[in-house]
Amino acid sequence: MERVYIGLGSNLATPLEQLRAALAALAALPQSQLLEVSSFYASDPLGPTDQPRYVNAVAALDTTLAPLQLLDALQAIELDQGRQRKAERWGPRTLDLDILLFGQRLLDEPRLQVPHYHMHARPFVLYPLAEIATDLLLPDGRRLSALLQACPFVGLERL
Ligand code: A4P
Ligand code: MG
Repeated sequence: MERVYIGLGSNLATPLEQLRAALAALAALPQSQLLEVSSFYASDPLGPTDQPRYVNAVAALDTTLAPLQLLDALQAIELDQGRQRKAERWGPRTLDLDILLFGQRLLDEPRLQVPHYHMHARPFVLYPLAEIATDLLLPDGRRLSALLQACPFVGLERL
């Protein structure tokens, strides 16, 4: 079993319900156990500002799936919930599921980079992660508490 942290985000089509449905789907993943889920947070959009606010959360999962198997499963959930991949970077989406951390692995494959790039500086990732993973040690040796100190609680509202 490896401990995986997944970032959930949505800013279209009733985000709260998108996240609830995604959590039910995560709980039903094969070879996996959903352990804990953070609070939900409303967050200002990163990227284009002419899009609705997001709802974000982080979930902890134990799994024996391989990283790419898990990615396939997460992308299937995204598609199932009406995700349309568009050319616009960081544009609005019904559901985004990102693998933030996969045990202590460092992955740099064409389809999968772990830790998720930019997680280190995103308040809508770090604060929910901290709720369910106290003083986490990242594979690069940094502590979550140190990242939090450098990342103000701005544009974020706990729901
Ligand atoms: N991919 C590589 N590494 C990973 C990983 N660790 N987890 C690949 C998941 N996928 C990974 O993703 C594009 C490709 O990244 C996938 O095919 C996969 O093979 P995508 O979900 O199709 O595209 P995306 O999410 O639009 O791109 P990107 O660059 O991952 O965007 P982000 O970083 O996910 O940002 N503002 C707020 N407040 N809250 C948000 O959640 N999210 C975004 C999207 C923008 N602004 C936001 C939020
Ligand atoms: Mg993504």
